[in-house]
Amino acid sequence: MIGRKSMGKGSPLFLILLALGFFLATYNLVTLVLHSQSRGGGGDPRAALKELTGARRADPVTEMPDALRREEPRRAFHVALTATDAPYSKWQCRIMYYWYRKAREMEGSEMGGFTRVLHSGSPDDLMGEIPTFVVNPLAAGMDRGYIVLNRPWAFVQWLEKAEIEEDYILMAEPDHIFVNPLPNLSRGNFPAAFPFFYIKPSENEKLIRKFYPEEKGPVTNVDPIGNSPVIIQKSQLEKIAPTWMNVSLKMKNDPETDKAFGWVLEMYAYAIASALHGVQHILRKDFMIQPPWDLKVGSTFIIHYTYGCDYSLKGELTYGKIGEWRFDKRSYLRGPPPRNLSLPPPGVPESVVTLVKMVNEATANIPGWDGE
Ligand SMILES: *[C@@H]1O[C@H](CO)[C@@H](O)[C@H](O)[C@H]1NC(C)=O
Ligand SMILES: *[C@@H]1O[C@H](CO)[C@@H](O)[C@H](O)[C@H]1NC(C)=O
Ligand SMILES: CC(=O)N[C@H]1CO[C@H](CO)[C@@H](O)[C@@H]1O
Repeated sequence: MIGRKSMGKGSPLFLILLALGFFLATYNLVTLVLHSQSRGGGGDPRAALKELTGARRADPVTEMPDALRREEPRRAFHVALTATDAPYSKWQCRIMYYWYRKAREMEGSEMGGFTRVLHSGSPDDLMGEIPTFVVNPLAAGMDRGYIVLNRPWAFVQWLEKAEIEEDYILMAEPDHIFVNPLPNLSRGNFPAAFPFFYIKPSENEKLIRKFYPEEKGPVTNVDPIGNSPVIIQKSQLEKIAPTWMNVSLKMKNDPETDKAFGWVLEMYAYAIASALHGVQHILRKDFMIQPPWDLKVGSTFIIHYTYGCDYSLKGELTYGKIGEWRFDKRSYLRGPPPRNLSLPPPGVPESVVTLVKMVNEATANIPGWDGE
């Protein structure tokens, strides 16, 4: 807001510095692209961007005097999470929203508004607690029991019907907890995404080619990602979402693909849909951590608690075997976890301890947590 005001006044010195900054940034990017081409990198713009974003030295914008840097317009992004009205989805959304509100107020956050995109077709009892937009589920039977196919359809409807103030969107999920204030990690036309180790387009070339024909480019254009977490320009997502929906349904209807990709099918569908639109993502490993595999929070942004955390009382991971101490979201399919969960025994990694403390802080402060 401060930015817009002083930009309006148009201090000539500021404008000159701004122009110089853009010139240098463009020059750097072009140099890097040429550089990577001359190395036989095939001109992969993402490689160039990785260098640009990785090496802060190369970014003249960050070397502006502090006073000027504060004048940059804020690039707020809207936080959107798709959800259902099942108790299991609801308690996760409440914790997610609690931490969104805290993180949004912190220094370095570029988080804007928030919407729970509820794809159960009708309002539920959280409408007053969490900003919510109700959309329709897929027609009966279309998802063939694979409920996450509703996600692309939910985004298509929301983008079409809702008024969204921000130009950028973070696609998030109920089991995400903001552990640090999240800046806008995207750069221009390059959205930012988290690379998943188990999404391997290059190792599934035959299947990918059914949906991403050769004339579109090499299979390596398909990023090893899903739709979440991703920070993307709204205008890009408006193009990708309908394709994402179509590709998901086509993949689900192809028995070979359905069998091979199973529960990650809709992630591949997003990766393919964005490649079909020529969109490549900046891959940010620090976007989120997934306990118990990632041990430290450090300067990462999101804790994703999709895996069960099972430990012996000596603090040894017993993954896949119910631990003497455990936190697993699937223990609470029918209703919320109680307040004040017991903390893990000594020796359990910081990421898991932080997760449980954050869940406890949220449940202690959300009014009427267990319906009392
Ligand atoms: C999705 O599929 C439908 C039906 O096959 C088709 O009419 C529509 O044009 C497709 N849209 C996109 C964006 O691919
Ligand atoms: C939480 O539980 C611990 C024991 O696990 C207990 O000592 C503590 O008083 C409880 N805190 C609250 C706020 O209930
Ligand atoms: C596309 C875009 O404007 N991205 C911005 C996101 O926010 C960071 C930090 O303020 C900027 O450096 C990016 O340029």
